[in-house]
Amino acid sequence: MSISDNELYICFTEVIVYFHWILILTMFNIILFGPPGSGKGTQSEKLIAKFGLKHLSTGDLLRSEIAKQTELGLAAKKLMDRGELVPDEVVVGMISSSIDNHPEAKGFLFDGFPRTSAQAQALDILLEQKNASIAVMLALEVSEEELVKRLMKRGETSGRSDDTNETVIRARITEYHNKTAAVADYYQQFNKVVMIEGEGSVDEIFQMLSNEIDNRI
Ligand code: B4P
Repeated sequence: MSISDNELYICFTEVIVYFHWILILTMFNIILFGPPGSGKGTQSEKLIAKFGLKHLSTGDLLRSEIAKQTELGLAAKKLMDRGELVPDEVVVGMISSSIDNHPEAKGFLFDGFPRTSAQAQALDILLEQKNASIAVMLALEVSEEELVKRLMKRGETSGRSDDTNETVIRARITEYHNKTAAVADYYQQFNKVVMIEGEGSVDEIFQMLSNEIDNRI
């Protein structure tokens, strides 16, 4: 019995589709969560280097739009300079494009996203479309006074206008309590939240985060 070119082609296509699905199903996605200044950006850099995940930070994406002086960036800057959140549809749109732009990613580390319950629901839908989900939310816990101290210190050198004024920093923390803290409740209903002590050395905190990921990957 001989196999025709057509049968060989169909067989080849099925193998490709099979491996595509294996890849999608094994995508490992995590959310690094916490108030402004809790160390999400700091720890994300180390975690992506160790675990090879694609880093998606809505703060970085917005700052890149500001640097390019796009219409979106200029509108976002006004809100960020007041310590307010940028509208959900804007950040969800940015995350959706970023996910689509990285089909090769073996998983994503979401940093600073989702920041509202609406963003969390939108992320679930985006991931479902790729037959993927969030494996765990790692939530950094840091006291308010330590947050203010860290952000004021970063403001001395970062050039970030939202880090230089204590009133704006406290407004960001209030915005976190009013709109963002509830995102942890959203993932808690699926038992996906792990609280991590966010005060201590960067390396100690990194070790705790790494252990949680190692237990799940
Ligand atoms: P982000 O860019 O997400 O940043 P962040 O909350 O300020 O900081 P992060 O927690 O990453 O702190 P980092 O590691 O840098 O947001 C900025 C703004 O963008 C928001 O206010 C909002 O307006 C807008 N935005 C972003 N995402 C949005 C969304 N999804 N929806 C709507 N709006 C959105 O650490 C801070 C400092 O602490 C650093 O100087 C660091 O060196 C230091 N530090 C870190 N770990 C430390 C440790 N263990 N000990 C001592 N210092 C430490």
